Amino acid sequence: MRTQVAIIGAGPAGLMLGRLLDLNGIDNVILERKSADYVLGRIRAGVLEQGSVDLMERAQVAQRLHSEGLVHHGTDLSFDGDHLRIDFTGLVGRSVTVYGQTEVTRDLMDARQGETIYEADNVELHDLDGKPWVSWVKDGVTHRLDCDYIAGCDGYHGVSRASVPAEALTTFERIYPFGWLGVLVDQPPVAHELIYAHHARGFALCSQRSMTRSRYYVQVPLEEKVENWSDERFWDELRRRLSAETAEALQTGPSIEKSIAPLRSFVAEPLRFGALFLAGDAAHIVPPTGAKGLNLAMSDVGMLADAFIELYGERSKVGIDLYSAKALSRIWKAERFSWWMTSLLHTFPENGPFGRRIQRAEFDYLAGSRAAQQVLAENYVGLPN
Ligand code: RFL
Ligand code: PHB
Repeated sequence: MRTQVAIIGAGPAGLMLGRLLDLNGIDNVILERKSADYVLGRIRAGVLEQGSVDLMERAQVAQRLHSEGLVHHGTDLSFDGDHLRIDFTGLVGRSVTVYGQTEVTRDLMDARQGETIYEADNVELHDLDGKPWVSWVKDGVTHRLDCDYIAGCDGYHGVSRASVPAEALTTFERIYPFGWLGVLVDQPPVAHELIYAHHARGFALCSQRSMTRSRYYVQVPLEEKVENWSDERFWDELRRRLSAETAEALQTGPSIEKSIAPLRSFVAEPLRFGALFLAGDAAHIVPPTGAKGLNLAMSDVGMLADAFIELYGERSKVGIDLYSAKALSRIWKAERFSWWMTSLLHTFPENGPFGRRIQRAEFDYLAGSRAAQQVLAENYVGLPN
């Protein structure tokens, strides 16, 4: 088999890249380790920046997003029960759209024209410095795909980044001493907008997927086990971390999904090694506090698609040569913002009383400063490419 671009991973990054390449007549094949149902069953992000919505439009897959997505003009921050609304539209003239990653993935899967090989085991990347090719095993048979380039869109635990010799990559990492315990429930959201809450017992987030489906998170220690959290225990803990009126308004029910995600900041540099380009979680991770992970994956592949279109259309290598530096500049700004939101809103065991007073001062400063709110809003709705 032969293709122009071999894409590893059928998450949002791989599927969006494949779609943009298909629309521009660039042949591509996606290799995915899991089944399509498994990929669709992963409950992850929920907030799209305008840039991601624009990319869905460009990919001609935004119809359902526009009819079902919820446009949010602001968000609520709460600190020990005191509320502060950040008015995105009033502050920076832009908004975000609540539309689940599952739905983004489904829309892209439904539109897919090129070949996707699901349940491809033992994917291996070869000759990245020469004539690249990819091998995998399916139903006990080994296959080979020759290609011009490989796009590593296979997430943090994927094979692509691991295929780059260690000395050719520099990695930067911060592991936080806590994770998020998330619950999905078929109940209306507690508020119209998201609530990011700081409390002495830890962070909590009230998010949503639709007018009838809500997503809630609480900060838990890294070693916590999901089996120790009955629904009842989760709701009790969440209520404790919210203001009295929010806790009162919370509508609970049986969880339809419950899982713990660790929090991490991570960047690998550069994003290119020979014929291999890294994009999305394969190249970087942000803690979910700023809602940036999926959006960064989208902006990476938007840039990478443009670079391939320039290469195959105009025979110019300028775009693919600049991809790494251009994407990293945006990535580091999102890393900074996600780290800052995480630092403001979580409890850190090592911070002590001084650290909590500093967090409170930061919240009070935000509450009293339009300039500070503008900085938050500008980053949350998404910086330009
Ligand atoms: P993905 O989604 O991990 O997809 C990678 C795909 O590659 C496959 N794969 C392989 N395929 C072949 N061979 C191999 N060896 C392979 N190894 C892996 C995997 O099966 C998978 O299908 O990466 P991608 O496409 O880069 O997308 C990134 C996003 O998924 C991620 O950044 C976001 O979900 C992060 N995130 C959020 N981002 C936002 O923008 N807004 C949010 O509100 C938000 N909330 C979240 C989040 C992530 C969370 N978790 C669980 C980490 C909330 C949570 C709880
Ligand atoms: C979510 O709905 O899953 C979500 C929303 C906002 C975040 C993180 C996760 O910052």
